[in-house]
Amino acid sequence: MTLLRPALLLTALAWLPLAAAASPPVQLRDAWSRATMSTETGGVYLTIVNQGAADALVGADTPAAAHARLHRMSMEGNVMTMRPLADLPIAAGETVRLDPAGDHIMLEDMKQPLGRGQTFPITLHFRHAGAVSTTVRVGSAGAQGPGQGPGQGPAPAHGAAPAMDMSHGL
Ligand SMILES: [Cu+2]
Repeated sequence: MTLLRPALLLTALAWLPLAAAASPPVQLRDAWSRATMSTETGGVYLTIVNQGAADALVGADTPAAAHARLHRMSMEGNVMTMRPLADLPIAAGETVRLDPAGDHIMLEDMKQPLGRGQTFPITLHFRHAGAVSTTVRVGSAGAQGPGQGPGQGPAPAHGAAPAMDMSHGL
């Protein structure tokens, strides 16, 4: 019976790379956008969960727009300003939220205005994890989060209109 043990150990080691490949270190959740009137610009917001080593978001692309750029909103004095980001570092094990008041992905020169209820794919590029894709759901023009309507708070909105989110879930 002792002869079996090295073989079992080797078998276990051989599985490690497969297990790592099955679960990508960077996962994207709750990607959403706001309906737009024009094709000029649109924002994409989502949650990035990094279960691996330190990484950085370095770019994005989508068939929905000619350009998808990293932007940062910040207060300078009393004025909200938006500027391009070369990259967005993400520490090991960190969860980063992109939202309308902070860092976001700005779509420029879109193929068509974003319509509420539509979905489109987007691919984010990470320095180490490479390309990771997800689906963006377009909410109302005033949405404050994934699957929310204008002026609706986080918790009550779900109770008020649960059908919209649930029927289009994963
Ligand atoms: Cu922007």
